[in-house]
Amino acid sequence: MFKKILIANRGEIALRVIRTCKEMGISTVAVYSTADKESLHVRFADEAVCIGPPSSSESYLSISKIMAAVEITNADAVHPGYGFLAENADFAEVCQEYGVKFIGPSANMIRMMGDKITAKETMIKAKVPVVPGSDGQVKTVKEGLKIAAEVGYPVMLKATAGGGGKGMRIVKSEEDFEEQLNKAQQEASASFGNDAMYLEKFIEEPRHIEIQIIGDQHGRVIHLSERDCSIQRRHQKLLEESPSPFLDQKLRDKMGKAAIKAAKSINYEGVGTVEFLVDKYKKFYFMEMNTRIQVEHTVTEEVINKDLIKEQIRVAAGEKLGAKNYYPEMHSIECRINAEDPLHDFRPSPGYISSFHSPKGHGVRVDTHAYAGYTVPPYYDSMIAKLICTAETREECILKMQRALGEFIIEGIKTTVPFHLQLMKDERFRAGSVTTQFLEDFEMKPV
Ligand code: MV4
Repeated sequence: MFKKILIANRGEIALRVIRTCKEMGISTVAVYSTADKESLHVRFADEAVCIGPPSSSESYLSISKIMAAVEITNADAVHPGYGFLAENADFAEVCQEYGVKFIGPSANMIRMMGDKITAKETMIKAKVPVVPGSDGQVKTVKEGLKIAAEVGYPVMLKATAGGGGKGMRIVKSEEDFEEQLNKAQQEASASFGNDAMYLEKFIEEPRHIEIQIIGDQHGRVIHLSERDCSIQRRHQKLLEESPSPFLDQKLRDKMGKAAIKAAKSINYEGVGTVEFLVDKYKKFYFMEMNTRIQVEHTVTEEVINKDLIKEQIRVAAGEKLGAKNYYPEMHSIECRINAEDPLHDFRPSPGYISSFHSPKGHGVRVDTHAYAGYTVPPYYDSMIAKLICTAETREECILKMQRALGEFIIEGIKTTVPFHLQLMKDERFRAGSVTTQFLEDFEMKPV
């Protein structure tokens, strides 16, 4: 087992990893920018190294700064968390060369899944269902028009270097095609320095349902059931839950098997998530694979009663997994509490938190690095807390969440708490009939 893990991250996930390390008897190293000097991850780690100014590119995204911190503290593993360098293949490679374990899959796997055309081709070979569309890259308008006519409009153009909603465009008809392809290529080129595009049939009002998997270094892969992440706004998830109100045991088994097939086909090691689009006929299609621990891993932890960070560290150290998949025994919902103003288009609301009181009680979990007197810096992600409620049924879980949100006191900044309170009362949400389109028609009422 590792002796010392450096956490190449900040905020709640850095704290989350430190907590599990402590319980496993592993010592911890925090890294921090000057903006995070007063952060709890710095306080709770055994050692802390300042790695630079507030700007991410000069601190949490700087491979050389992180490696310097690894070197001076003699850490034998690095936990990347999510975001920042978590899916940076070059970073995983540098760690490997340096002889420090990157807690995650190999650089090759990260690279393979990071390129969406390669990922899709890999899934086709593994016989995992994918959305009908182009066979690899669409290079010309002529070629694109032909494929679009075959699969039928509307179609979607996606950048191979994209993901999480970036570099995508819907094409409604033949007349639109050329203009949309040009725009999409320009965007992709500017954002990723790679304008390669592929084409898919557009799936209308899909659900975003993802399967959590974990693979060990001995070739075993199991699944840990699903999370429904359909409640998103501009590709930012706001609420996640497990189990999905849309899945029955039969579909869960089918999707779980497909996710395992996907991961096994690449000899996957570590925790990972296979994202699927699920249409109204319950047909599912591979969308992307995330090669990191995700924000919403907590709802899975709650419903299967297992510490996923602990499992992640164990497999990274070479330990073997058991043979069984895990199925939800409870219902869990996570609300993301962001320093944003939901009444003004969710604009960022960083600043000084004058008072902070977390909800408590049975089935209530709050993962946060915030406290009264903490200042939310403007430089990073706006998420300041995750409120996770767990109960036996979805109905009870929603009632508990309503109660808990009502207890959350955060003063000094605006947060998404009022948004979630309104969501809990929404009839469609309560009925579980939510697709990725849901928030498009959702209007925040003044509070
Ligand atoms: C799609 C789609 C419909 N049809 N692909 C958005 C994020 C990126 N990972 C892929 N996304 C989508 N791909 C086809 N062929 C609709 C979306 C999509 C979406 C997916 C998941 C969650 C929210 C979404 C919001 C808008 C569009």
